[in-house]
Amino acid sequence: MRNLSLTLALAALLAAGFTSIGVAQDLVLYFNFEEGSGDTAMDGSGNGNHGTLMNGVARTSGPMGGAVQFDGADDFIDAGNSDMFQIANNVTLEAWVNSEDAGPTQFACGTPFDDGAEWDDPWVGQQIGVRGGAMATWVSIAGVDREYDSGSIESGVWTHIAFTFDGDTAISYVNGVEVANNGDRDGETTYGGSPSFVVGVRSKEAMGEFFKGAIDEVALWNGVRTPEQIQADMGGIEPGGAVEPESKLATTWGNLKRDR
Ligand SMILES: [Ca+2]
Ligand SMILES: [Ca+2]
Repeated sequence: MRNLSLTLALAALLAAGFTSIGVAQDLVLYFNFEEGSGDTAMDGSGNGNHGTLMNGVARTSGPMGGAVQFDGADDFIDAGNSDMFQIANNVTLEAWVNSEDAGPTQFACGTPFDDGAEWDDPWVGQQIGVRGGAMATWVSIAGVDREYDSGSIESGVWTHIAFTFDGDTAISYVNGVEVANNGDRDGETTYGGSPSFVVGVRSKEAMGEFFKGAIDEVALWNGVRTPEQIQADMGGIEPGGAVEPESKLATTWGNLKRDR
């Protein structure tokens, strides 16, 4: 009986592990806004990349518990300018968004190109948001700004948006479904200065194109999430899931053996 349960446990582990074994994926920043009050968004990644709620960001509820509400005028969250945010490629950006008006250009989250006040060229790093009733993806690759408007976003409806870039292909997802796939984008995203990861604004220096509405579950990964993983992330991210699947498998297997 013990052997049977052990076998079943291992089978489940293998089934879970083999779907995602590959390049390590590290959770760099994760805001789930479950702290519920105060001016700090706690980073659940373990990296200490906590955010500061600026200019009156309010608390609300979202698809996964607590969320934050932006006034579209000057509200944003500043997560600081850690070098960890300057990801060249192998990146995943995710968020739940609910825009009051999905027409205007609104940045949801990401790392801008630079920390200057000018609209330099390139001017984006890796950022996602809403524009013209679609998901907007902005990514600078090898010094060229790329902008993709894909899928459908309705005003006042919670929608999950995600973006991955592996150094060749830029993919956008709406509600876990691929809506844009742009290959042959060989190159890296470069950054100027020390840009801060921001939520709800294009950049904290340029200010503007603020998000108007609510946002939840902001995540930045150093690594490319698979479609299956993005769909799972929509239900909330377990920071422990950032462990490299192979080592997690080995560790858990070791624990199973030790517990016998
Ligand atoms: Ca405000
Ligand atoms: Ca939440």
